[in-house]
Amino acid sequence: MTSTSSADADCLFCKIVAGHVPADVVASSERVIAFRDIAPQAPVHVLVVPKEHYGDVAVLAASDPALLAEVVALADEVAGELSDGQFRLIFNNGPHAGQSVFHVHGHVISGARLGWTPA
Ligand code: IU
Repeated sequence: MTSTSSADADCLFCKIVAGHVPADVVASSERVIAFRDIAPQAPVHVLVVPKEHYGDVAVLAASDPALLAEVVALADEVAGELSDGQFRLIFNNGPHAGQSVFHVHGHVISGARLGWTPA
């Protein structure tokens, strides 16, 4: 697990949540926001992000599992609104798994028949 904290002034996704960095927001709830990835890998590629800062999905699951469930619920909502409701939800957890932004985010991948495997 990586860092945990309630806020991080240097975190890109905290800045997006605060409105200090622009993003193409497609949905939000009280505690979760969803915006389009700037480098989409599928017809629908949206990041679902808790507004509170958690370093990765393991930290989030241990700290606030209800919030993780809200992340999944917003992913489902986004896929239903932007696609056919079917989606892959990816959490890269740690640098070797491809995580580059250390504020937990789920990649909602949808809008196409998806291949397997990812690596
Ligand atoms: P990763 O799982 O941590 O690698 O995902 C980070 C994602 O954030 C990645 O897909 C980037 O394209 C995306 N992203 C973004 O949407 N906006 C940004 O300003 C930056 C990265 I930097």
